[in-house]
Amino acid sequence: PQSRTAWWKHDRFGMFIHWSVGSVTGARFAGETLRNPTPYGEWLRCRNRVPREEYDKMIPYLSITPEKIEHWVTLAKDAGMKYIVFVAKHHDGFAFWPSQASDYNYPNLTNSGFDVLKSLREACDKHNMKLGFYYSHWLDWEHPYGWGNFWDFENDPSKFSDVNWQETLYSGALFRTDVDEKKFGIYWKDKVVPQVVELLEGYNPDMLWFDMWEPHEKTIVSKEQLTNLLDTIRTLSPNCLVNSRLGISQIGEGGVDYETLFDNQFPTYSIQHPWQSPVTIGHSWGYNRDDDAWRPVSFFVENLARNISKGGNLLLNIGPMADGSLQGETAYTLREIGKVIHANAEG
Ligand code: JFZ
Repeated sequence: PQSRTAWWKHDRFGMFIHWSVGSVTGARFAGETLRNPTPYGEWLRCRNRVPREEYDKMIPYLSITPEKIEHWVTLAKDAGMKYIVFVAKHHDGFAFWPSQASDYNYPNLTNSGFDVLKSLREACDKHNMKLGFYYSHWLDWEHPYGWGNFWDFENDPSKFSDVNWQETLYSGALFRTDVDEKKFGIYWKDKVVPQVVELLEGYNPDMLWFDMWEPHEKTIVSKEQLTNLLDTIRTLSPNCLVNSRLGISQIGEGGVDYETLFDNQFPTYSIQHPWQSPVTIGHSWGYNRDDDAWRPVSFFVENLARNISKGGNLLLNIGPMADGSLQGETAYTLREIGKVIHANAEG
C-alpha cells in the first residue's frame, strides 16, 4: 500500500468531473427548479422524482467530442492538478462507456458509439495526467434492483414527503420496501461487479472512487460484497487506488488506500493516514444553472495549502454543461488557481 499511494501523496491536487443526464437541463425539470434545500444538481432525478421515460428523453442532448474532453484535461493541468476523477456512473445508473453489462450507457443511447472513457484515457495519457473513475455501487436509480429509486417501478412516491426522504437519506436508510437483499444481490452480480471489471480491464484506471458515505452496516450492501469487490480490484489491478467511501473504513494493509472526508470538509487537525477533501467549485457537483454563487480563488488556494500542510489532498469538482463547456466562473477560477501555483513552484 505504501508504494501504491506514493504518486497520490505527491500529486496532491486533482480534478473531479460530474457530468451526466441531469446536466442537460442544468438541474431543472418541467419548468421546476431542484426541489429541496441541498443544491446537488446531479440528484435531479431523485429530488424531482423524474419518471424514467422522461429522464431518458434527455439523454440524446448530451454530446461530447474528443476536443472538449482534451480541453477539460488541459484546464486541469494548467490549474496545477495532476489527476482527474471522472464520474463513470453516478446514482442515475448511466454509464459512459460501451458496457456489456448494461445497455444503459452513452455510446448506445446517444447512437454515437462514442466511448467517453477511452477518449478521456487518451487525453490523460497525452498530457501525462493520472485518471480515476467515480462509480456509484450502492445507489442506482436505473436498475430495478439497485438502491434508492422510490418513485419508479412498483413504488408509491406519495409515501415519501420531501421531508421524509431527506431524513431517510441522511439517516443512511434510503427506504425501499420492494428491494430485499436477494434482489440487491442480483443488481450487484449483474451490474456492479461486471462493470467494475470492465473499468479495470478496459481503461487501466489509476484509482476507483466509490461513493457510499454510510458504513455498510447501515446499508443494504454487505461486508462480504465489499471485501469481494476489493479483492477483485486488487487481483486485476494491484496499483489501482480505492477510497474509503467503498464502505470499508480500514485504511492501509488489507483495507482501502485513503479516506475521503465529507463533502467540502477541511480539517484543522492532522490525520495520520492518507486523506482527501472533495470540494466543488460552486455548491452543486453536476451542472445546476441555479447555482451561481461562486467562491473566490483564494478559498481554493488557501484550502489546498492547508490540506497539504496537514498531509491531505484536494479534489476540486467541476460540473460541465450538456456539451461539455463550462458554466460561469469555472474556467476563470481554475486558471487563476493555476497562476498562483505556477508562479511559486515548478512541476
Ligand atoms: C455524494 C453524492 O451523492 C453526490 O451526488 C456527489 O457525487 C458527492 C461527491 O458525493 O454526496 C454525498 C456525500 C456525502 C454525504 C452526503 C452526500 N454525507 O456525508 O452525508
